[in-house]
Amino acid sequence: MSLYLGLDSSTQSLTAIVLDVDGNRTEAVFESSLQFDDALPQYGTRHGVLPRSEPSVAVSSPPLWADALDVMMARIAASGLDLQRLEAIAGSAQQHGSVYFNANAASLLAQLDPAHRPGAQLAPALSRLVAPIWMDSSTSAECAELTAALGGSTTLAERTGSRAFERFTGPQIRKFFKTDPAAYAATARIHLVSSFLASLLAGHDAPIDPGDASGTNLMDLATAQWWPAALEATSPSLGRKLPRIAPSWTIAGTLSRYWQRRHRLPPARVVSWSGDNPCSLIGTGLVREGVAAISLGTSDTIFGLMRAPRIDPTLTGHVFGAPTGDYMGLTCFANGSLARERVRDMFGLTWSGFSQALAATPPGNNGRVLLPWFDPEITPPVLVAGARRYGLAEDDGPGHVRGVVEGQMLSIARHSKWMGVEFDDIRATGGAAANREILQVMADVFGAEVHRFAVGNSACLGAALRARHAHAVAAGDDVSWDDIVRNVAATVDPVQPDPSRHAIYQELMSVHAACEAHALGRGPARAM
Ligand code: ADP
Ligand code: XUL
Repeated sequence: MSLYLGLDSSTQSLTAIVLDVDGNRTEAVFESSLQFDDALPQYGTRHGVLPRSEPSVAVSSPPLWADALDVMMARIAASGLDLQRLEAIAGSAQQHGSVYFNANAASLLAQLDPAHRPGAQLAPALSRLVAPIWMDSSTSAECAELTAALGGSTTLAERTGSRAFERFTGPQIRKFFKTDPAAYAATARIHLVSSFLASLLAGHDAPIDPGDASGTNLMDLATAQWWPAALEATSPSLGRKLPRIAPSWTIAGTLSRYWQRRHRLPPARVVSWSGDNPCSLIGTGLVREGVAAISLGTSDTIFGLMRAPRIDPTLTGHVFGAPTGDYMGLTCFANGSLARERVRDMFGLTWSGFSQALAATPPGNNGRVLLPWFDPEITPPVLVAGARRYGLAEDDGPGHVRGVVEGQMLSIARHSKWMGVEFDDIRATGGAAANREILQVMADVFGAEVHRFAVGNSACLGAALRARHAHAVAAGDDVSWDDIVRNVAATVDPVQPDPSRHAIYQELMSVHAACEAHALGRGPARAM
């Protein structure tokens, strides 16, 4: 009866899912995706990132994200769905990225001309033409300054859920203030990618939800409000430049006149957007503690719901707010899909050739280890990119294929122990979850059954489910998260672990740890 739209603006692509909800029955009636590089080549992105002169810098384009939304809305308008039944829209976006508006933005957002695309119209509203994104690792100096000003890494982690991370928004804002103080002074509003896109839909400033605000190093986890000391340490008048933080189910407004006129859409409710990982938590049905999901997207992430925040004592992982009002633990690995693609392309393979090479090589890779840090890595922190090879010849294609996947899975397993989750059941999502051979290595490394989903993009599905939840809350309906995700985040076709292969990987954990320690300059070479 009622339609709910979920959008996911990720690193490389924009996806939309429309759910049709009738009583207890929920059906996905529309799903569509576009790659930024292909759909809007005039912006010149590669894998969603603008060309970069320094490997540590990663920026993208807010007008590109806006135009992508326009292309997708046109597809939805042409879908044949009865859109008068569209009740609410919510979104998911890559986390940590920031968009800088000047004083023109408020009036421009409210008065976009429906005859034209939004991207070029928005350009005069920006005090910074580009947006730093989560792949940026260029703010080590600012991280050190904020850590010192706020009482050290442990205090920062206890207060905000994470120690200072280069890609987090607070250090990024501080770098902008230091390098371009005039443009910073001309900035009236700083949005996250999520709240920028929600604002664009509503035609005015939308709030930030605690799921995405906790990726800034600026939110007090206990109150889910900005932490004044962190704002003060970051840059002048920051409190006035940030939107408010409000619960994930907040209704930010109604779809603006621009979208209603341009695509003949109804005045549906615009729900607060959140980060892709918090949305994925809902889309994988993780509304209770005890189960973990692994997302194999541009980044690889492992996450699970937490009722109370438990900080990672090793300070590699994060505690974020969850869209349920609870918390979530998460560890992020930068060398995810693009590292797998790098190996695939280095040896001229297709994904099917990649899978065949995996199937043809022995678990444990005869002791050969690859630490696939082709780009700067987040976990463990590696600022100088470069793959590290142990016993692996540079021309050994099959050894690299197994090496990249095993290196990633062993790293995920080792660096997620702090979450204290029993891994007998893992939910796999993200683009590479389509690859059964990769999931087999995951099942064998963790000794866990790995479930996949009927709907591939769990962040987008989670956004659509959040739209439904927020609409119900606004209507005064008493709806539980268990009801929202029941039968929707349905798993299919589990991949079973093999006990003998799991035993091999248990032995390999210490070898992998020794290689990592050596590569980080903290251990001897003989450990290999
Ligand atoms: P994001 O949402 O972070 O932009 P996705 O979750 O959509 O990314 O995943 C995109 C990635 O999925 C691509 O970069 C590609 O490497 C990977 N991918 C797609 N199909 C396969 C496959 N069959 N095997 C392995 N990886 C795949
Ligand atoms: C999480 C992270 C990435 C981005 C992009 O901390 O940086 O997962 O959200 O997907």
